[in-house]
Amino acid sequence: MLYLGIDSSTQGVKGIVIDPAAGRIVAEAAVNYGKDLKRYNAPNGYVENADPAVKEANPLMWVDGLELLLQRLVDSGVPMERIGAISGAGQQHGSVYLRAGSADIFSKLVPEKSLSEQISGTLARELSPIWMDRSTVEECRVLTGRFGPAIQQLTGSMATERFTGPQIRRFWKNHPEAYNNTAQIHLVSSFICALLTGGRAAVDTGDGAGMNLLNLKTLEFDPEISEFTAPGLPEKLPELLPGNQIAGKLPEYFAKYGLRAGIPVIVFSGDNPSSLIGSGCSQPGVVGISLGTSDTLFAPMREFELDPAGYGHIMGNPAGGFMSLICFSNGSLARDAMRESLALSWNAFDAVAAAAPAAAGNLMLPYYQLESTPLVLKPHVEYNFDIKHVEPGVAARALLESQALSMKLHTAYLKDPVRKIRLSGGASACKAFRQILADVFQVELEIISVSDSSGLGAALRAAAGDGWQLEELYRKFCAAQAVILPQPENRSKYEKMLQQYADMEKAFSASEG
Ligand code: XUL
Repeated sequence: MLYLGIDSSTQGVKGIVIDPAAGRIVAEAAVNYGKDLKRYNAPNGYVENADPAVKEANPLMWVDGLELLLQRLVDSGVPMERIGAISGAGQQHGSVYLRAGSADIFSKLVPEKSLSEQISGTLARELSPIWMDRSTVEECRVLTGRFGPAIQQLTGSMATERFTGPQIRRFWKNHPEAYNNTAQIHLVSSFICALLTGGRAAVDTGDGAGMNLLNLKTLEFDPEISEFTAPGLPEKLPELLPGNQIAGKLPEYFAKYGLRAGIPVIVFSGDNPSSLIGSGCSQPGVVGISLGTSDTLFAPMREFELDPAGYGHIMGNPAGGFMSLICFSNGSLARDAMRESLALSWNAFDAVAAAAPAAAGNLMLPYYQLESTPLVLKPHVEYNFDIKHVEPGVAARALLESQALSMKLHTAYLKDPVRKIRLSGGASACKAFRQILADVFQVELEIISVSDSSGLGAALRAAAGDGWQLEELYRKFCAAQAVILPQPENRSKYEKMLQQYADMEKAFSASEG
């Protein structure tokens, strides 16, 4: 039996098919919104807006992306009829607004027409806010004013600009009529899952924790917070399920891609909870770092640990219990901006960064885009050295070292010390960054075989939902392909730089008020 994992992320959608009995990945396919679906005007996964705080995308782009992905899997020769279960993951926090009767339309899909043609009329909001949106500063202020520290104690996160609750509140305030025409509000993950289950799909407690609405003690949406967030919201939220449950069964529509109708669809999760599984991070202290559009750090959590600074979050762990999550929005966006400014290929960027002297004290604040950790609401790039008069390698290295130091600084609140890092994501191929991360954290760093840990996590969860044991799947699919050892001679130099970096960040935050 084969299992399909779907990762609906910011810049595209990926699919991965695994064969657990053979212990191998059978196929991988990808769709890039900028290249493959140009008609949606979202070269980086969102449409341009005059206000840089607003980041929105057309959910039909995600739907067309899903169909194109399935077609690509068919075209690459995957025996689709052997797929026994499907699961998936979505970019977190984004929300999709559906009118009354949408579940009925989702349940009566006909193969002659595309999914997007059939469901476009169900959208109560044309463009969906995504995780990069920071337009809800005022809504977060109001939520914090009303609930105080309880919002973090109950939902695991302070009121956070990109989180779904503040986003829904802003939609209700600005477009009350469209809000009233909304019968159901999905996350990206549960929306895609709803297409694959013929209309009904729950939100899982991993992705659900990224809404500022889920009470982590009861594992229900908090009625008081939800109703205050927007009137009538509790009735518009989907049901909740732990990440290992069946959301529904695949409808006949998908037989056009050779898939068998009726196979189980395991509840979709957020890309970070799914990456935790795909990285095989099952022990506290073993931290996954995913270098995607954003850089995220995550680890299983023994007990609730709230970040006093408010950047760390608690989410449901799809394998049971909870996980920590910290998101650095500028991740690959900053690396790409720096690489372009130096006019280097990725290989050359990596090579010059690796060759430049380690821990030379060059630091930068790389907020090319708005940042979540720390919260930065206007792009701002600052150096403690003269960028115009240094070799490209020095500049490239200053960025990578600063990114690693920021990760170290903002994980200091976690009680379980980082014992090991498991690295995934596109930029995990960057050898210079691998060594820098191992040196800054002074721990072993393991590279796992697939770069898309979120898609792999989804495929593993599909298999687990069909009876496979996660531990066995971890052994088969998440073994380390390479191990990078920390260089002890760099320990004290990076400790010194950590303090300098903390001071630089603090001075900037203070100047911004
Ligand atoms: C996590 C976050 C991002 C998105 C990107 O809180 O905002 O990592 O999930 O896909």
